[in-house]
Amino acid sequence: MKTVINDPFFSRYKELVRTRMIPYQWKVLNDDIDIKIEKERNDASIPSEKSHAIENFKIAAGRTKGEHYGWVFQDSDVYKWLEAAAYTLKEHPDEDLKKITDEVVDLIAEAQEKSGYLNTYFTIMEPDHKYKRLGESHELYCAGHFIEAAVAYNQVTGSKKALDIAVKLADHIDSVFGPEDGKIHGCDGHEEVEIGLMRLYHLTGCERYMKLAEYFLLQRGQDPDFFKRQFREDTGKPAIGGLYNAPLTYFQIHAPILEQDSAEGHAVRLVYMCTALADVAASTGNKDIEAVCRRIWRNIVDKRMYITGGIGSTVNGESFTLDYDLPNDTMYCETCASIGLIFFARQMLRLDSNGEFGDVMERALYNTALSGMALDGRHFFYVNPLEVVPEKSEKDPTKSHVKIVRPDWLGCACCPPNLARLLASVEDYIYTDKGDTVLANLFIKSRMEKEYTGGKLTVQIDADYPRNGRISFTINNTGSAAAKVGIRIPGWSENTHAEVNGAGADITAESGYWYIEAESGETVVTLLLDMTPSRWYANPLVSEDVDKVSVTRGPQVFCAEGVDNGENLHLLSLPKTSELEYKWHDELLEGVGVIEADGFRTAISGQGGLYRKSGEAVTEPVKIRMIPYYAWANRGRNEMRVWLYEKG
Ligand code: FUB
Ligand code: ZN
Repeated sequence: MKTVINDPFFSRYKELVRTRMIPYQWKVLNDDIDIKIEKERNDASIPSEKSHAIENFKIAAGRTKGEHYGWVFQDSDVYKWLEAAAYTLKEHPDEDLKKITDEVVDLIAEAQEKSGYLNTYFTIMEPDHKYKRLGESHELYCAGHFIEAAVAYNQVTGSKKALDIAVKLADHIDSVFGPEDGKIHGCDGHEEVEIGLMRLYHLTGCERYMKLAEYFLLQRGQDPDFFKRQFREDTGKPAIGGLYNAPLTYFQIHAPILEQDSAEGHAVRLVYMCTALADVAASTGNKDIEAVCRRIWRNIVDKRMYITGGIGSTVNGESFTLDYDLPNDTMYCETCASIGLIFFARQMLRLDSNGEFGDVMERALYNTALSGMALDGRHFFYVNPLEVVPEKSEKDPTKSHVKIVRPDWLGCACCPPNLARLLASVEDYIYTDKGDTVLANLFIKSRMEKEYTGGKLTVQIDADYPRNGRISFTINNTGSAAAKVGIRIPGWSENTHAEVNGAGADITAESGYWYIEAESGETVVTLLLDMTPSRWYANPLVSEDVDKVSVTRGPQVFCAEGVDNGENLHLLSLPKTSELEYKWHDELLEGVGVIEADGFRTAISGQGGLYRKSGEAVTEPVKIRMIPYYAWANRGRNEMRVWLYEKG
């Protein structure tokens, strides 16, 4: 299947990745740019003087001398960048960039040890402590990211060099880990290698890699003391202080995988684990593993996900907490966690053609993932709040992780290159390939073609989405056999209409997909989604959102910013009955739709002291102005709020 996009909304992002993010991030990784790297929260131990990521490789390769600098997983910044760069080369062969990426691959090859081992921190700093502190070491996490990059690089460029390194690395890991006597019976503290191994399996067909991925996953929770025991027995110095005090849930090792049924612990770890689990289940047909994926998915979507598709309710361990605990101003909602949720949804679609997976993928993509980056492609959020008061972030230590303006870069830079690789490959999320059937999950203007058993199928999506809800699918089947295109009917669209070949048609959706039989020749299906701005309410058990309302349009969640509405956004209230007026503004924020509504602002003057007996508040009428959440914080230091009080 090959999909090429030409989309009013996402093509701008893809261009931004290619022309801004990739060159900018390359300079950052080489410490070749004058920027301010911010600590992700107030913690003196966070490395934030420089990236040093490429230099770490040069030292490990023996090209230069020095010490490793940065997080123990700093290598993964380079790998994610390499993967993103590879995707951009797909549509834009660029000799200069190709030269750089080839050189990076050469450098990585030199940093790889003869055995196949690859990790600059341990090679440089603690060569005798390899795999001895897996709870914190991220050795397999980094390996997974390299393998992913190598697979992408091979698929795009055809070059075998990166793939050879990856195969050597995977074979080395396979020789060290596994159930056999003499091997380490353990797994990494941060899931990721499993995703890489599965991608290597899909590319090479070598089942050993899938078996190893499955082994790592099923090993979780089998020996809950493993990380702590390794730590007690190892004499090296901890690379991430405090990680060993983390609860077992942080690493998803509190129970054997097949017994886990809720989203626990570090949010990125959890969704990466689930991505790999769903991939293994879809590839092997293992129903027990599939059941785990379904249980954890339900728990996330029904009880632990923000309306923006953000996940992770606390900075403490960047983790999930408990059902319905969704604070708006202290949460984590890491960009990587929403990216991981998109990965998870994509794999679930392989298992089950259910539109809910597409709905969640779209929610996370159009809201939290995009909010992770400024419109200029050069500033990034790690944490994506739903409510911000700048002074509170500046003065309240419990909110030091909630940035007000996106920094140039972060001490822990996991998110920026992760977003680059997602956006650079966004076309791969539009469809799920099911042989003679394809599922159209996202409404991105694009052309897809694929060979199937009966011939060739092409689908041209024409859309200006999410600005406009009219989506047309021109389906061409040049084959003799029947093929089907399943079009997602979004759960949020209350009144969806459709036409087939120009005539009104009834939509008969099965689990959120409307299947169009692509007869030989051309079929044109037009979907008219209900883009009326809507009010959404949280389950009453979400204490933070009681009496509050969130405004959405299509897949986008809207928010009020101080720059449009003045300070103290908590004084605003949006009556149930006021009309939500939508208008497109070309000149604003690279082009956005704005929703305006009549509301009220509680007056603060003349209300007495700190406390008073009369509960009567004086309000004045105001126009409330809201912009799409992804575009917030692009106009300076500013308050922001997604959930508004609903009164009147
Ligand atoms: O540990 C590696 C990455 O750094 C995680 O995925 C992020 O949450 C950040 O902690
Ligand atoms: Zn991240």
